[in-house]
Amino acid sequence: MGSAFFVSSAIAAMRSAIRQFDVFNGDADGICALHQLRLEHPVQATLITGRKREIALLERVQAYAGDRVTVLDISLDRNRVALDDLLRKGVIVDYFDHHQAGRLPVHPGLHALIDTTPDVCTGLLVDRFLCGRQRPWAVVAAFGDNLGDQARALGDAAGIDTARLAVLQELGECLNYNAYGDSDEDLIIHPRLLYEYVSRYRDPWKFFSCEPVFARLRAARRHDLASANQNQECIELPAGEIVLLPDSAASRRARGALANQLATTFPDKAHAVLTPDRQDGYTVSVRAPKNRLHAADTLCALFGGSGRPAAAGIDHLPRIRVTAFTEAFAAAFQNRQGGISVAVKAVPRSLPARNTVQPFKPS
Ligand SMILES: [Mn+2]
Repeated sequence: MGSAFFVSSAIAAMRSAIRQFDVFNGDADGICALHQLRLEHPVQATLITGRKREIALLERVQAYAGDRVTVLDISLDRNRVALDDLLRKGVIVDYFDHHQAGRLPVHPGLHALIDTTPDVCTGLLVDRFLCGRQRPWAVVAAFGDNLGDQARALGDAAGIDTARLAVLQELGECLNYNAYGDSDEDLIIHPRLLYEYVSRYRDPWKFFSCEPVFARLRAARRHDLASANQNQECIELPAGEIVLLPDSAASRRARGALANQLATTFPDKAHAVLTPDRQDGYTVSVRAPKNRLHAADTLCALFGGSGRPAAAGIDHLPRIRVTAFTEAFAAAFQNRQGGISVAVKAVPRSLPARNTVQPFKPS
């Protein structure tokens, strides 16, 4: 037995208790996956989470031999170095995820439940692990991760009626919405605090109707989307639409949700939604036409971005490259039958409201 093992075992023995760390994505899937686990296996844990795209979380864990880390809904590949480190130190790691993981480390301290098939999310993996004992929260997770069909199928099988299912859907969408923003200052509530509120409720319907923090989150989401729909400038192209939102936290939170909403409402059009960033440029969310999910990733890659064919983004598009982006967008999503016709209209200063949503009135 190596001396390193002896020393770390001795340190572990000297500490008063084994510590638990819960490391999870701050979106609906991450929060609901952890909530299911902790309803079944309550334990005091140090919580580590962040915004939707803050996924290098394992490196923040200060754990030692004998400690236990539960990881949910963040890519193993993106946390590999920190994971190897923890395993080497003698930390036990339980890993649940559905993102691309690459090669799985082979180590007796690692218990991994990883499934990258497109119709699962981490909340559904935990549901599988718990044999469905906290199923309503798994349904919330699936709705939040945009797996509506799976969520409804699971809900139906559990005998949840349409009205109650609709509540779980809105709950999932709102919890998910809360994780979006370009910095912590943009967030309505930090996901760690949101999880703490969620964790007080065994019943998701009760959380939905009784928790004031949720009411605030739900109102803010409505307000953000209404204001994004009303205060936008558009470039209309044959292939789709490029939408520019004003410089505000609400815009930054709503950018992805608006892009999803537009993609659902106009399924044969591509969409890009831009918000001003702090470096004289824009952050961009791109959605391919729902009818033909392609090219969002390759378009964004031209400008240093990344993503999937259906949905991708660019962290920083310099202002001077907006014209180049507009042309590339038109070319990427041009109709296969017709030729390319780039008819870029002048960007209007103001647009009529796309739909009539009641403006938000703070109570
Ligand atoms: Mn997920």
